[in-house]
Amino acid sequence: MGYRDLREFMRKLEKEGELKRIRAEVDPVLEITEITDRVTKAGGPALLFENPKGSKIPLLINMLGSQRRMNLALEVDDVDEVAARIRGMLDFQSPQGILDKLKMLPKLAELGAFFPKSVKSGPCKEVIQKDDFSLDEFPILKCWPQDGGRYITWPLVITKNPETGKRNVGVYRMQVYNDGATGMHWQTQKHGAEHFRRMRSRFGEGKMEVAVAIGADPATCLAGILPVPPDMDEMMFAGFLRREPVEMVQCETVDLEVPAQSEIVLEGYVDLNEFRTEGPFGDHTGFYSLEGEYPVFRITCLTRRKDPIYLTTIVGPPPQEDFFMGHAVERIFLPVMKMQYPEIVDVSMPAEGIFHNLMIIAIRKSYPGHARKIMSAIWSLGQAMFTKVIVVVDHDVDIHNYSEVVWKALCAMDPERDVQFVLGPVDTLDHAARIQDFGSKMGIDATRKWATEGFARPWPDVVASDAETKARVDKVWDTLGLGKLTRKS
Ligand SMILES: Cc1cc2nc3c(=O)[nH]c(=O)nc-3n(C[C@H](O)[C@H](O)[C@H](O)COP(=O)(O)O)c2cc1C
Ligand SMILES: [Mn+2]
Repeated sequence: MGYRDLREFMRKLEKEGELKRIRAEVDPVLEITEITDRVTKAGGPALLFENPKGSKIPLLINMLGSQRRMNLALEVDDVDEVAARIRGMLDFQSPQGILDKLKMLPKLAELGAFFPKSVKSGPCKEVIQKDDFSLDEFPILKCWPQDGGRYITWPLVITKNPETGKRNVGVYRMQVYNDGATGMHWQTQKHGAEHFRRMRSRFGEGKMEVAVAIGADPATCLAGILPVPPDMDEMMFAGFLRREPVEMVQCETVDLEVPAQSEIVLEGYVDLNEFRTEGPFGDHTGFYSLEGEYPVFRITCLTRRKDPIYLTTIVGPPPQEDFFMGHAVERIFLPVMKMQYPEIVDVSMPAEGIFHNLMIIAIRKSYPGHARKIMSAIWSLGQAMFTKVIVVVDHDVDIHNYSEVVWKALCAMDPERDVQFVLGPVDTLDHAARIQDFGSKMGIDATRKWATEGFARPWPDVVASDAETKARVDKVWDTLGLGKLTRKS
């Protein structure tokens, strides 16, 4: 049974000593970010700011900002358990492509009754404000000094594909312009942006309905960032994660459903021809993302609980809360990757690589050029297409030990021979790309080179004592007077 809502999860966190209430008045403008940044980097708890300056509504942040809280959110001892559940579901079927495999999940989900369930009403309707609403009521953060304004950072943005009618849920930050209008920062390659483009090419003008839910049970909140295939409902995936369907309720002024247990819901639309400058924003790259022209979200109705909690997060120099989200995504989707590409042994994305800049992959190499085949696979795989640098190593490298990766990968490469450049789509947030959204990517084949790849020299073994010597030394160790040694690096 999943957590019913945000507050049930908060109670759990509090019981586990993973939530700290802060009674002191703190300003959502800059101060909450500075406090949260320090706490997250020190491995500290989730924070409930009970008296954010200028608002009566408490603010929750750093909810998933540690491995332990992520495990509590998903009700597992280790995120790999979720991966194992997915593997279990996919094992007894044999569809072809990786997308087919993921697309099968809805069918399996139906069997498992994870499909979202429509309900008549819910707590998110306790207060319905059709004209007397204002975003000013909420403690919306201005995160970093050069930010263009206040930003809603953890909204579940809900739209429908105009051609298939299928729902999409994505987390896209929303810059507050005034009481009733925000930016809609859907990046070019994201599903919300695709819905918007299809609406524009179909109708040319008019409005696209959008609903935004803020604060729900943790699996539902996490589902908004999952890179699932287009037209696969993130709410179905949320149901899978929480092992119970997400209850959805119809909006008041738009034909969309939102999680009934949400804390706050914004209903409204995006005009197909209205754009406005969005940004800058202190982003998860650790740098400010630049200003850009994005659609504008106009609110027609605000519904909420009587005593809502405002859920938010910050991004900035790593590691931040989003590192733990990204890490969960990496672990959850690894079995799907491995089913399509069984040669993949493991994948690792260091926090400093902020997901899209660096992916280290260990493979069991079977044929000449195998490492480059895997690079191509990654660059064609959903949001992994953004990966700026891919390092492919042999299966015997511990890719979670970055010292070992640097050591072995650099020893294994002849740069001119082993680096592969490609051109293609890159992350909108890549400020070094020559053009926004388009640039180059690099793969490093750091596997052992084979004769069949034209490598004519012998490849040496790693230097290490043999097992017998180690055993002999172990036996006499205590007589040497060296004490117990611990490795420093
Ligand atoms: C805190 C946070 C903020 C994010 N902000 C944005 C954003 O402003 N724009 C965007 O396109 N993606 C943003 N993302 C990433 C998307 O949520 C993610 O790529 C998701 O898979 C998009 O959903 P989609 O695949 O349905 O488009 C953010 C992620 C997190 C964790
Ligand atoms: Mn999607």
